[in-house]
Amino acid sequence: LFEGWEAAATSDKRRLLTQLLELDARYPVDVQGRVGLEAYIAHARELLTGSADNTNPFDGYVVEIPEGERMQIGSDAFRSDERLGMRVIQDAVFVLVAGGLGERLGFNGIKVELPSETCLGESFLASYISALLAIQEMGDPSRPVPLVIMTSEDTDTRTRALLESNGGFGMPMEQIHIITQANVPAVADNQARLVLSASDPFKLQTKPHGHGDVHTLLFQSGLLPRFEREGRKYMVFFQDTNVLAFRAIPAALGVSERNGLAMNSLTVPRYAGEPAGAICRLVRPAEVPLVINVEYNQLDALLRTSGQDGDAADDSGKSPYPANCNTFILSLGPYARALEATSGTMPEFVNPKYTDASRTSFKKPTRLECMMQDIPRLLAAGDRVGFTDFDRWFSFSPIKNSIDQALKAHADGVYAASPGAAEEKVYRANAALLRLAGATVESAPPREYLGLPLALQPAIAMTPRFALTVDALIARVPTGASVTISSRSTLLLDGDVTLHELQLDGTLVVRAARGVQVHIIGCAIHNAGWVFVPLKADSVDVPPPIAIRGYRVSKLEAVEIEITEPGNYQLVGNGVVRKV
Ligand code: UGB
Repeated sequence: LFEGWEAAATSDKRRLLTQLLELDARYPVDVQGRVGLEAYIAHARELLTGSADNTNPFDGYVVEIPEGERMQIGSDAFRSDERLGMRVIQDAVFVLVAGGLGERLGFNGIKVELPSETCLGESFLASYISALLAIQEMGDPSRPVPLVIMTSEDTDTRTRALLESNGGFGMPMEQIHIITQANVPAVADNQARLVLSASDPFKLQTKPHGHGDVHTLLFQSGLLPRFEREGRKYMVFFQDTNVLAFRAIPAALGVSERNGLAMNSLTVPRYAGEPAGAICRLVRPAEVPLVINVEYNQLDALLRTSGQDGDAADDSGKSPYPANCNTFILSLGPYARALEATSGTMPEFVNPKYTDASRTSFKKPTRLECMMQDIPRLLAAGDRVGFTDFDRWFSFSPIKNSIDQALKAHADGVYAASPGAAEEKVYRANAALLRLAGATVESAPPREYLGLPLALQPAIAMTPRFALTVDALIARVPTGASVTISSRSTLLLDGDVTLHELQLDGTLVVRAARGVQVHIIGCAIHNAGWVFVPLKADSVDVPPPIAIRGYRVSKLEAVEIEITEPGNYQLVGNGVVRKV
């Protein structure tokens, strides 16, 4: 690093030393008492030696199917878990990991600014905050539910700007704790030599360290003791773009509470070969079995070495191992103790791309990484780790892929994970839930948008203020109600709205402010509605969050009701509001 150093300007020397000191200060003390860059380089040498020798990190493990709860959406048992979960939800802290850039998505902005669906058009960040505010509004308004957001060097400025320019989406800024992950130094070879930037010999190359940083940062922030003092019981970790996870969190919290789980991962049934980690039970002689995520790029090899048929489907047509949604609930006590024991150091891995079979030189510099779902490796032997499995339609809609990659995924028969595919999931889930509540919701065949078939209508969006749980949603359509929604309709519901009698063929938007109750009675609405218009691949006249979807909403005609004055109202006829 210090070659030619004597001739260098003091300001340049100062820049490099400042960066080294910063990197040194951020990296935690490890269990052997090594600190900062010394620890990082020692870890890198150990892991790179193992990788060069082709050491299998799962050597000797037998893989078993772990035990977990399989939920039947809307069943009595499910609703009972939801009610139990809702009793403790205000004792939870929500942690959003939002440090990743949407590289696979082909979007330059931050993912949390994208809309989860384009009819209401709320960003992911706005939706998450409105869910937490709804939890408070419907529970104890005097007990704020904390939100922690992990940003990164790539996303921090834009995430803060998004919050500030929108007044925190209604959440006081002191309720939001931002922790920011920093990159770690890139290393050039198996000796873990640090690398200078090609364009600036007084700057180190750095790279992201992975979402596992969330635990190190939470430990270093000092927030955990504070949350314990406030009587918080659970930490709910969730991803940037899986809005449907919020539907599953109340019931999963109920399962954590009922089974005394230290860690509870939300899962969905997994397709063989799907790019989603799998929750496995790893068993090795004389060790406590480990229930943990095995990442999708390691699963096939691990299953083969453990005598199984690789990442293959069983008789059900799916992988026997549930897919990790990377949304999980940790019990705060065991979690805080685990981090104290390691000073927040997370297990790391390295994944260099070698130039040849000698495994001595890399195609480009690499770095150590860590994953948030590896926390079971730190928990104490007696801490129970489980999973709660939900139907995919109900709880899984992350955005990962650009349209090109989505088309490939679709051709392979797996979830396309594009913005449009995620939007379709949200509308379908809402339609299915209204059906579960007793409504008749027609369905329509998919249409192609940039080659990807999507069934975007009926487009039904419901805010957390309308219903946070399936239990609450079912109550929104009382027994004996008559609700029919045609396949070309759009229905947007926000707040305390009850559907008694509604025939909808077109678009209806009802927004009820705090203290407003709306009963839809004897209502028949027919209008031209809103339509989804396909876009061309090179559309330049639409903003990027819309262009990457391959369609835009054209708002032809709608009945739009917004009531702000507290009171009891009826919506009747073709959309007339009556105060009662
Ligand atoms: N993230 C950060 O906050 N910081 C980082 O450094 C990196 C990411 P990806 P990935 O949902 O099906 C995960 O990149 O890692 C945030 C699981 O590992 O979208 O490919 C980022 O902003 C995998 O087991 O996901 O795969 C985002 O919120 C599987 O379950 C989150 O971390 C997969 O998700 C995830 O980052 C899935």
